[in-house]
This record gives sequence, structure tokens and C-alpha cells, in this order.
Amino acid sequence: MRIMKNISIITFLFFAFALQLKAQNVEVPLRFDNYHDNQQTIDAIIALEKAYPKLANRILVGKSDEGRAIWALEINNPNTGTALSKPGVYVDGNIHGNEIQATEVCLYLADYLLKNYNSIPRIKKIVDENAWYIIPISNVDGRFHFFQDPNTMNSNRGLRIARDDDHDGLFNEDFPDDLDNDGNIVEMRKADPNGMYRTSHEDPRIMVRVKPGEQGEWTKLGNEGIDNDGDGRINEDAEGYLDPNRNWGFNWQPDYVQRGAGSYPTQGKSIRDISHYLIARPNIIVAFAFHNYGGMFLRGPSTGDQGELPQQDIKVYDYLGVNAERIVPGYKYLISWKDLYGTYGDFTDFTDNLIGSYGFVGELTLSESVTYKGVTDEKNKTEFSGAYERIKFNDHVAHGTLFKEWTKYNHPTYGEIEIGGWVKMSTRIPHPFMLEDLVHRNASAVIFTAENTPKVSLELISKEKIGNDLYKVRLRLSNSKAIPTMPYSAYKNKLYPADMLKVSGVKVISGGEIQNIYFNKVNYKEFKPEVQFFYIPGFETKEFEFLVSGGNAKFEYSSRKAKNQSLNVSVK
Ligand SMILES: [Ca+2]
Ligand SMILES: [Ca+2]
Ligand SMILES: [Ca+2]
Ligand SMILES: [Ca+2]
Ligand SMILES: [Zn+2]
Repeated sequence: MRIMKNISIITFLFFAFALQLKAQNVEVPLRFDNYHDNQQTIDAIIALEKAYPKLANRILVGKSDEGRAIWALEINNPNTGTALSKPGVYVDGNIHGNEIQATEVCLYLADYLLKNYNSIPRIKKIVDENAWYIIPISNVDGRFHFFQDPNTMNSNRGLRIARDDDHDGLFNEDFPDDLDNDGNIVEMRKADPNGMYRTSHEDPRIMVRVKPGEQGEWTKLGNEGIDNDGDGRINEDAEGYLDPNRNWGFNWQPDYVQRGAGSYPTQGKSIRDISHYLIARPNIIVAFAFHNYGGMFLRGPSTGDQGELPQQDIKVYDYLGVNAERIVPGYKYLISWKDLYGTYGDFTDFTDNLIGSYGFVGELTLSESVTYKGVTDEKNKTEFSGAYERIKFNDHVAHGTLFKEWTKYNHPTYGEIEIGGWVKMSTRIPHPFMLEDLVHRNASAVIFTAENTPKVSLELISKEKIGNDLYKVRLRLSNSKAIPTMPYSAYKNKLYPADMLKVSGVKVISGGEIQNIYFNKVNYKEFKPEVQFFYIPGFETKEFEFLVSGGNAKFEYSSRKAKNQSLNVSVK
């Protein structure tokens, strides 16, 4: 007994030591030939901060509902200004627990920016001129349980807030069960001559729906599981479907309108903490949230009832979206509600309307990439050709690791059945060998956007004496990038103070924006002409005229999103 106990302790210590070693295995530069689990992701963030102490900072965003830390990695060069003084680029991933490759895009982006800072001039530029806010895992409980627990590729998406999904007074009482103990939740089927499915002629592992009058062979029984609470239903109440991306604090609707919504907006600690994190960084001008399936860059609005965005903002989205499409072949730039489906409480509605930034949802995996191309030619394509190509991909590219062969099982309710199908790490999740290409191209789409965050210059056009101690000073503010200094919608809705041009050091008699420099048309501001309010669209300029007394004038441009500028002009 005692010996056994000692052996257990030794075994425990051995595994603790092994885990410790494993954690230290994450080294910079990071590798993207496999997925980082929760702990490895944290280790990667720590490793990056340690390797690049000047540029990278690890920030605790908050805690999840199960108490796990949510980390951000912030990248900023303090020599070129504080983070808040620069246009902020926000990127997160894995808000849906099963969407694990999204985290890898975030880690890759952080690693790529840091490791190439000294060697790629264009990377140095965006690190010097932008503040980077990267949250690799939004839903840390989700990622943890996806790796740790048996799952399908579609399960374990939500937050860990217990819910009584079937309204029987019990909470989370009937999860799917890993009956064959292989770490996956796959499918159950039963031989049944009256079933709705038959075996495919192309491949015995695939089932196809029978046509009317055709003999059936199988009945599908859903995901692996038993009736844990004896209520006559199987797998009816798992972790509770509280979808974090239906739960942001704008355009929110309850669960009976929007499935997956919480009991109130931002229910779920992580969503609340990330909201606070975003609001505390008012310089954020673009936001990306990565998800895992479809090959899309989605923009808002997320529901049709909001109407289309203003033309001024559509122009910006189109410029960024079309270029993102070009960077990631096969992806489509789409409008959420119109081209996909409407969702209330969505991320981009929140960032568009409350953060006042431009937001994209990146849906990563392209189904076409999981293929054994040409195995069914165009002429012989059937409705299940996709499945056939996928299973050939499993056989000859993933070498049989993605599909669990059908095996017999004696089920307490159904009797003799078979268990088999696509495993957890399949279908929506690219095979690790495909990961680096996926994360590099998507990170490049973010980098393109960062390169187009507003960049404003302030210059003197002219100064001229027009009377006794009266001077006319003209200035030009130019934005050389595609993204405005604030979204038009934020300007129109007065979401936060507009950009300002302030004159000090001299008495300002009059001042305003120049409408037409050739006809001397100036839109003089009636009150307080020394402060002008405006925003600068992408690739545009604003010109101002001030009538001032002589002296040392200081012109200060300030903006929440763009970098502030100032100019001293000796007026005499
Ligand atoms: Ca229940
Ligand atoms: Ca299983
Ligand atoms: Ca139940
Ligand atoms: Ca049950
Ligand atoms: Zn998602």
C-alpha cells in the first residue's frame, strides 16, 4: 500500500516535471506546425514578452467564468510614442471554443511582427507607427475544454455558464459521452432497413440519404452518447449554448430572438472584460476577430434592420475587404447579414457602433482546401462528392487520422450500433501541415489594414500680412492612408470628440475650413475660431485659414485614433 502510494507520488512528480518541460518547449520564434493548447498559448505569450521586452507587453485582460486568465499581448515601440498616441490595431481569436486555428493567427501575427522588426522595413514601420492589441484566446475556457474534453469539431463553442437547455430543472446534466474512449465525439448509426440513409457506392464509410423508393440501410442516431439523466433524451443538455458572439453590448436580443444570447448583454465575464479592454483603448481604429470556417472577411451590419452603413464607410471597407480577398485566395469579402445570416449582439456591430472603429470577422478555413482534388470530375459530381473528396484527403493526405472507422458498439438504449465519423481535429480545423500558409496570409491581411491606418501630416501652406498686426495663415492636414481619422459613422453620431485643430500663442480673429482655395472661400466658424472640429477621410486633405495677430503661433492637431501633430509658426 505504502509502496503503491510512493510510486504514485513519484509518477505524479514525473508527470509534473514532464509538463513543466513541455511548457518550456515553447520557444521564440514560435512554430506553426502544430496547435498550441491553452497552456502553450500562455507560454508563447510569455516567451514573446521575454524575447522582446522593449516592444512586447503581456496584459491581463480579465478572467473567464471558470477563472482562467485572458491575456493580451500588446506591441508598441515606446521610442516612437505611447501606445495610446498611435492608431490601434486590435486582433483576437477563438471566441468560439472549437475555433482553435484563430488563436494561431494571433500568435503568428505577434511573432511575425516581433521577429521581423529589425529585418523587414515595412514591418518595422507598422510596429513603430501602430499600437497592437492582440488577444489570442477570447474564450479561454472554450479552448481549454476543446483540447481537454472529448468533442466534435462543432461542439464546445460557448461560454461556461451553466444553463438548463432542456428546462428540466437540471444544469448541464447530459453531455455527449466518449463511448469508445478515443477523445472524440463522433457519430452513432444503427443498421435499419427502414433508415433514411444507405452506404455510398463510392466509399463504404460515407452514408447518403436515400431517394424516395430506395432501400435504406442506416438510421443516424446523432453524436456519441447515452441518456445520462434518464429523461428519455440523449445529449440534450451539455455546457449550455451561451454564444459569446451573440452577446456583445450593441444590437442585442434575448435568446428567444437570437439563439445563443445570454440573459443580458455581455453576460459572461470574458465578454465584459474584453469590452472594457477595448473601451479603455480609444485609439483602436481597426478590429479583427478570427473564427474558423468559410473563407470570409465579414463586415457589418450584422442585421438587415439597421440599414446599410454610410457610403463614406463602405468605401473604406471595400478598399480593405477587396485587398484582403486578394491576399487570401478563395476568401470572399462579404456583408454579414446580407451574404451570410443576421446575428444580434455581434462583435462588428459592437466595434462599429460603440468603439467607433472598422471591424472584420475573419472566417478561416476554406472547405475547398480540405480536398483530394479531381477524385470526382465535374461530370460525375454528386451531392456527396465533397464528402468523397474529404475522405480521400483523409486517406492520402492526412493518412487516415481524420476519420474514425465505423466500429460496433453495444449501446444501453439502442442495442447493437456502430460508432464512427469525422474526429474533433478535422473538417473545420486545418491539418497542421496547412496551418502556416493559412496564418501567414491572414496575418498579412491584417498587416495590409494596419498599413492603411490614418497617417496625418500638418504643414504650412502660406502666411501673409494683410493689415496692421493682422496675418492670414493657411495650413493643410493630409491623410495619406485609406482609413479616415475616425469612421464617418462615429463622426456623424458624435460617438466621441472629433479631430481638433487648435491655435494658441496668438489672438485668433477668425478661422475656418477652406472650401475653395482659388476663390478664397472659407467656412468661418462663428464661435471659438481657434478650435476647429472635423475628421479627415482616407487619402484626403483638409485646409484651414486663420486670421491672427502677430506672435509665435502653435497649431495642434489632435485625434483619438490618428497620431497628434503640431506645428510652430512664427507669425510676423
Ligand atoms: Ca437540463
Ligand atoms: Ca469517441
Ligand atoms: Ca435532461
Ligand atoms: Ca438525457
Ligand atoms: Zn465562430
